[in-house]
Order: sequence, then structure tokens, then C-alpha cells
Amino acid sequence: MSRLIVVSNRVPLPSKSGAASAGGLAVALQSALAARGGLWLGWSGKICSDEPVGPLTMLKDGNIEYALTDLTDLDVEEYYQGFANRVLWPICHYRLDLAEYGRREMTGYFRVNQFFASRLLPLIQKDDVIWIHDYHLIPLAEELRRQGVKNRIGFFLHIPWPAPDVFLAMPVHDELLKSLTAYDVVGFQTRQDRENFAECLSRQDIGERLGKEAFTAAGRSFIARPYPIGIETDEFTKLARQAANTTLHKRMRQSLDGKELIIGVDRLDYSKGITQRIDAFETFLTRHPDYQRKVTLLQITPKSRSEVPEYEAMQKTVAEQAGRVNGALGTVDWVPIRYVNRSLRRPALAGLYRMAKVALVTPLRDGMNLVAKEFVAAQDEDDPGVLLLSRFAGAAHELKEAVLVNPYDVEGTADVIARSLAMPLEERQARWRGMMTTLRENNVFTWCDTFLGDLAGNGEVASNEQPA
Ligand code: ADQ
Repeated sequence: MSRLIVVSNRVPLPSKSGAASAGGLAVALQSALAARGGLWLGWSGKICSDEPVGPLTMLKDGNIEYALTDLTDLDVEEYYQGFANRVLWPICHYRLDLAEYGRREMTGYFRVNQFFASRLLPLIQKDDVIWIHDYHLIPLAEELRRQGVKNRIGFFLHIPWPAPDVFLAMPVHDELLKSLTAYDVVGFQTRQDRENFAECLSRQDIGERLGKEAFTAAGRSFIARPYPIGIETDEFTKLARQAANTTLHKRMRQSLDGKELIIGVDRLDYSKGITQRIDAFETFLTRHPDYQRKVTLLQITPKSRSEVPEYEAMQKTVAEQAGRVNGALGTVDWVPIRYVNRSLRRPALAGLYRMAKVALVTPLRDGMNLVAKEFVAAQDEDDPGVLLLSRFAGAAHELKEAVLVNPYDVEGTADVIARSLAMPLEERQARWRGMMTTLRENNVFTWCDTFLGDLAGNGEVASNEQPA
């Protein structure tokens, strides 16, 4: 088997405390790489003010080797905080209003991709397959090809690919589209994302579509396919089952004192619909006063990207909003919303999912959303909770038995919360069984194997040159 090289912006090193990385890419790739082994290259998270950046830091943990590079403060400002998180992230989540284009950031983005290529180049061996992840590194393969790399290179986009009218509003759209044609396999979360991408190529007259998944451009062929990302389903179920007897969970149950638990778990991000969700929860409590003092919403939201102004502002908004609802509706012995800004260890999280009667997974837009899948996997089959899922999450394309909502419709979501709490056991079980079948059939290992199978050339089109 050829060696696998994974490249992503951040590399989540195994933590001594066992605290989980609160990010979907980290969670999924850690599982996938631990099973197969390989090399993982990315930013160490360290910022240095002097150029040139020092040598790579090499670490080993089990069968994964890590190659970590520092970045300069200018790199971080232009590439990471700038173009990646203030242009690509909002655009791909349909927030044209939040995108801030600047030539300097765009140039920085392409420059740092060149830098990643220069770091990776000396590590590449003849038969390695290279798997590049997410919107930070779209032009990386093009850079590697320019340097003569002929290895198989795949790209997986963890976030949505938006509708063409949205994507094409971005000034450098053609450069990004063309750079994706340097890959052998381009993976998306859903068929809809792939179709949006294909439509962008066609509108811009870049290359040609040869079949459902086969494309050609600039004398190369590549495939673009949906590979919906999964979780370690059975492992997660086991974690949740074991968590029931831990001190944390006993304390939690005690503190609930018979009240039903509703749970929300999201990085603090405007795409996750947290403010709309809190509005919906407040509307639900106001419209259904019988439920007051009988339910609690536990919203677990680790801070993320605090250096980007929209995120900093959001921290304030959500904290104030939760405080306002608690002030208006809470009583001396009941707090409607427990709002927690920290990362939990995975077993703790799994146990809390299992304790919850309803999960509110209501992003305004999401590539997939692993929380939805984790919640389902954590349930007790005899008495499963209800997944209330945004129709704008990639997961809604797979988990058809979830209760789908439009997160922009606050009153509609409030009504669905009430219906979910009252859902009869047989219906809950039937929905849960359907979703579990999907999660068992498509777990994180199937995701990884399918992608890497295609990348190895087992896919529909695999005519590009193999390493010399
Ligand atoms: P994210 O936007 O980070 O991922 P998501 O898919 O929900 O979103 O993954 C979050 C992960 O972090 C989950 O595994 C969750 O358990 C974990 N997590 C969240 N809060 C936590 C907390 N407080 N403590 C511990 N762990 C926490 C991006 C895309 C998604 C896509 C994934 C994977 O935005 O659409 O599903 O990548 O491709």
C-alpha cells in the first residue's frame, strides 16, 4: 500500500488531557489516519515574526508522523484570518454580506499555498498518495504540479460549495476553479455541492464534463464525486453507553432533577444558526408555557476563530442572548439555557448526547455536520432521542428520517421542538433505526476508503499519469 500524506491547515496533535479537537475535519481525519497510518503536514498553530520560518517540526504518535510548520504573522493575517476565513468561509456558507475581499489577502492566500508546497516537496516519495483538505489549500495541487509532482493528488472540501451565483461573486473565482482541475479526485460532501461546482466550471467554460463524475481540463482528467463524511459509528455508540455511569453524568442527571434535556453542540460560528436556535427555544417556551421548568437547553459552544471580528462579535451576541432569555423566563430554581463555552472530552460529549431527549442541529448552512451523526449514534435504542436537523446541513441529504426544519423559520422550529418532545416511542425508534442503518453503512472508514480507492485509480476515470 502506498504511503498516505494528508495536508490540512491545522494538524490536531493528540492532546495529553484527552480533550477533543472541536472541529469536524480533525475528528474525522484523526480516526481515518489512525487506522491506516501516514504523514500529516500542516500549520503548527505557532506564529513567528521573523522570516525565514524555521525547519519543520517532526513528531510521531503511533503510526502517524506529523510534519508541522510555523507561519509568519503576515501569513496568518492574510491567508488564514484574511482570505480563508473572511472570504472563502462566508462565501461557501452563502454569506456574501460578510465577505471582505482585499488584493493583499488574496495574494497572501496564494503565497502561503506556495509555501505549503515548498514544505511538502522534499517529503514526497515516488509512490505517495497525497490528500489535501479543505478551503485553505485549494491551489496546493496546482503548485505541486508546477514543481513537477506527478503523484496522485486528491482534494476534499469539508464545507459546502455554493450555488454558482454566489461563488462567482468572488473576484478570484476562475483561478480557484482552474486550480481544482490539477487534482485527480475532487471530493464534496453532497451531490448538490458537486453539481454547483460542475455548473461553475460550465458557466466559466473551464474544461469539459465527460460523464456524471468525469471531467477534463487543460489536458488532464479528474473525477468530482460526493463522499459524505461519516463518524466512527460503533465506537461512538460504545462511548455513549459507557458514559452513563461516570461522575459527570450522574451529576448532570441529578442537576436536571427530572427535567428533559435538549442539547446543542456547535463551534461558535455564524453558520451554525445558534442565535436563531435560541430565538426558537425562547418562542417554544413562550408558546408552550407547560414546558417551562420542565426542559433545559444545554448549548455547548467552544469559542473558535476569536481573532476574526465577526466571531468576536458573535461571542458577545450569543452570551447576551442566553442571559436575556434566562433573565426573562428563568426562576430561582430553573435556568432555561445552560450556555457552556468549552471543549469536552469525547466520552463526556457522547454521554450528554445520550441523555438528551432532543438535539437541535440547526445550521444555516453546513457541509455535513458531524454533531447530527454523533447524536444519533449515541442514542439508547430502547428510548432514542429525536434529531431536529436543518435542511441546509449536508447531513440532511443522508439522514432522511431526522425531523427536518428550516432554521430561518423561528416559529416553525419552535413548533417542531414541541412536537419532538411529544413524539411517541415507536416513531422515535423507527426514525432512529433508519438513521443508524445509514450511519453504519457509511462511517468514517468507508468515507476514507472510498475516497482513497478512487484516488488510487480504482474510480471511474483514472487516466492521469502515475508517478514515474
Ligand atoms: P465543523 O464546522 O467543525 O466541521 P461539525 O461537522 O459539526 O462542524 O464537527 C464538529 C466536531 O467538533 C464534532 O465532532 C463535535 O463533536 C466536535 N465538537 C463540537 N463542540 C465540541 C465541544 N464543545 N467539545 C468537544 N468536541 C466538540 C467542518 C464542516 C462540517 C463538516 C466537518 C467534517 O463545517 O460541515 O461536517 O468539517 O467534514
